[in-house]
Amino acid sequence: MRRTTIHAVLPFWFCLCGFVLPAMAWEREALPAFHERRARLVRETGGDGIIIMFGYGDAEVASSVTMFRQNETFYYLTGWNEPRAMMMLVPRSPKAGRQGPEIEKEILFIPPHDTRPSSYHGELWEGPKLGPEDADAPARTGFPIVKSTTLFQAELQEALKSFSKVYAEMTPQPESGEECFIQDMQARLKKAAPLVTFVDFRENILRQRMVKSPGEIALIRKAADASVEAHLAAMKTVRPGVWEYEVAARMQYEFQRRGCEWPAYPPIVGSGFFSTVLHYDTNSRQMQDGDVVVMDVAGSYGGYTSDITRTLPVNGKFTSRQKEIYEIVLAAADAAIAAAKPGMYLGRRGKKGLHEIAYDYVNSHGKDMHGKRLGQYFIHGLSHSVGLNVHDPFDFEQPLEPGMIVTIEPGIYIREEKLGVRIEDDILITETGCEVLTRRLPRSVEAIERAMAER
Ligand SMILES: [Mn+2]
Repeated sequence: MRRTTIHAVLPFWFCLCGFVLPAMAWEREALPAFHERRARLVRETGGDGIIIMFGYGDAEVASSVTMFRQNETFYYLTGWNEPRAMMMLVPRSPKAGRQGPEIEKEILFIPPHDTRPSSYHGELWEGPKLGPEDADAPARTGFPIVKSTTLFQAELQEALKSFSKVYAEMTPQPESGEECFIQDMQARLKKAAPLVTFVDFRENILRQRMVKSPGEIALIRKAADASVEAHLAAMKTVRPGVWEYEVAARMQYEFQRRGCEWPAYPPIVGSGFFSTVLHYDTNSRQMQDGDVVVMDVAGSYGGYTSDITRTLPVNGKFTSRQKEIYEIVLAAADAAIAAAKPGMYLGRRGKKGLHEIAYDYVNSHGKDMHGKRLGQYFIHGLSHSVGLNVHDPFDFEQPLEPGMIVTIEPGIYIREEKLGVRIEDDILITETGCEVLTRRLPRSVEAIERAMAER
């Protein structure tokens, strides 16, 4: 569904269903895709325990300073993008005589309708919401049972008559900042069910999230396409005298007007010396003639990220030294892309490791000002997975499989020369190799100089 369509039919939905979308339009996969993930989680945990997950609420997302962003695992399993929700999956009871990992109950708990005038999170302040009382709640959520969050305790006690094990997220997702959320969820669950055994299901979710569904791939394509347009616009914006934040602003405008809800990560537009600073995000310098500028900028669409970097000569023409370094990075990226296929590894694995392939190229071509090899200037990893997170959960010990989407992003950063170059594309692993999702965006020196000359 396109956003324009959503807006066009919104008044119609208001009247017909009394149901309303979240304030922000948001494309999501078809509801059966989320059910499939829940069913797989029950299957893979063996059906011997209740599966519980909480969504984010007011403690995790400060709504006065930011838009609501759902917990990734919760969104992955439910597709539900509203605060203060909970999920419970109850497998078929062993007592029922039919062993097996089928789901007996799939329950989504959401807050009841709240129309009190002074309620900060009520519907007078935040707009009409779906309530558990609404007849169409199952159809709208894909959950056969939708209940009020006030009934969670009672439902848990009922399920505990058949099970003594609860699967929940017991460890935070790396880099997520969700440590407090996980601790709080555990404390609440242990208080509610002091006698049960808790088992972490993060490993199961990790394995599922590493390989993208067709619906996820479609959303990442949209994020990548909109972000490619942002980079094309940047190629016509960058020139001496322009400020880095102007480029960042133009890029965000371009991907957001194409439906991205927010940047996939803080935009990095670093020129001159700052081209060598990996996580420079103040974007506060005026670009000078003779600089290169590294633009690591991309949007997120329907919750799914892309991640793209290009390095441009600020005046539209690379110097011979800039061109030399740029082409080493480009060839390293090309070597890794050419080698990317099922069975290869992202990390260091000798001839089977894409990082090794790119690093070896960098380290065997060109020299710094002291005649030293360039490998020492390639200071970060080659690749990571993208998905709901721009650094999506990934097990680097596992080989690549069809359906994985990862970045390829070698870089060389020579501070002494104020010269940083990174080139980053997103690739989809296929049966026989890979598809570069960002291939429309100029990469070669000639193509970039041509695109910049067209402004
Ligand atoms: Mn990246």
